[in-house]
Amino acid sequence: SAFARAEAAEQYHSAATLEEELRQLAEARPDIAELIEIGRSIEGRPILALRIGDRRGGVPKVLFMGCHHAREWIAVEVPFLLAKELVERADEAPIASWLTSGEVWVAPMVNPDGHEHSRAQERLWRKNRRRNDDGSFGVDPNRNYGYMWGILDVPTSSHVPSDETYVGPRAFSEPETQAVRDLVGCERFAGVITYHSYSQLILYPWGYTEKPIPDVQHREQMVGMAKEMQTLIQGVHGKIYVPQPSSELYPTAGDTTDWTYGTYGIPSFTVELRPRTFQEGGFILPPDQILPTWEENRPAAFRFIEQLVTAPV
Ligand code: PAY
Ligand code: ZN
Repeated sequence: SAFARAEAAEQYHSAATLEEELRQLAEARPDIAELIEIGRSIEGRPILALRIGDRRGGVPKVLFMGCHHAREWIAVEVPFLLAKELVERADEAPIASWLTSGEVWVAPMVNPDGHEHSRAQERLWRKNRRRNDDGSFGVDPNRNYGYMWGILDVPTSSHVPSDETYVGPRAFSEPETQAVRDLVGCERFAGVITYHSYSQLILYPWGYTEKPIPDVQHREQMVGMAKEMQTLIQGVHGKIYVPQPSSELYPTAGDTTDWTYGTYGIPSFTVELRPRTFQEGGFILPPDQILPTWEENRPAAFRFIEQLVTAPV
């Protein structure tokens, strides 16, 4: 109903309420948290990241992102709640030691224009709000990254502007992906998790080919990490998130994790959050599931941080 929809919209963040709450976190703990504008969307909204750590320089860093896709509202909340917990419990073990030996960056809403459009106009909007040459709107930010960009032309990775998975006119044509490109190029993260919904999957490269990652050590490391995440997630509320290569879901060229792994060789995961199926609501996740979804993802996110910030650079 319209009422249920309005109520849901209140419990999920808008671009404005997210900005406000990230700002409050930074203001509460200026010694460890800093709000950074990593870019601006097409409609001029700030793309924000919270940097969390003691800022000693030269420490290993981990990046969490959310909401490349407008309609995936839960993918804002999980990284936001991660940032909030890291800041609010910054003095407790083991978080305190992570924030000394490393740094965590969290960008919960990479696509604020699309997200606002999903909240106000079209709930199932996916892409950003680029006005394309044919008059249609939107480039898929998760097809616009610059590793093997555009090499496929299939329904799940399309060169037709009006399609849901439009790759854009060229790699990094969009300010949203440029912001991530510049941040990652500058900060040199040790690992990346990008949250999406739905399907309950833990995806790792490649998306562009069914061939396994040639570097056996990297492959085994990422498969091992994905399996461990699955176990940790399942241990909380019993939900099964299945680890698999992205291409096993469907072929995608120009996605985030092919680029972060392909360019920087760092462990890179796309976590598809609740629910598992379209029948369970698909992108429309009731707000009472925000907290349990965060709870089950917390130990996997924490493990990822712990592994990467305590590893030698
Ligand atoms: O890296 O291959 C990848 C990501 C795959 C995701 C995509 O970008 O298409 C998967 C979809 C997503 O979260 O955007 C899954 C959802 C259910 C969809 O829109 O089909
Ligand atoms: Zn998505």
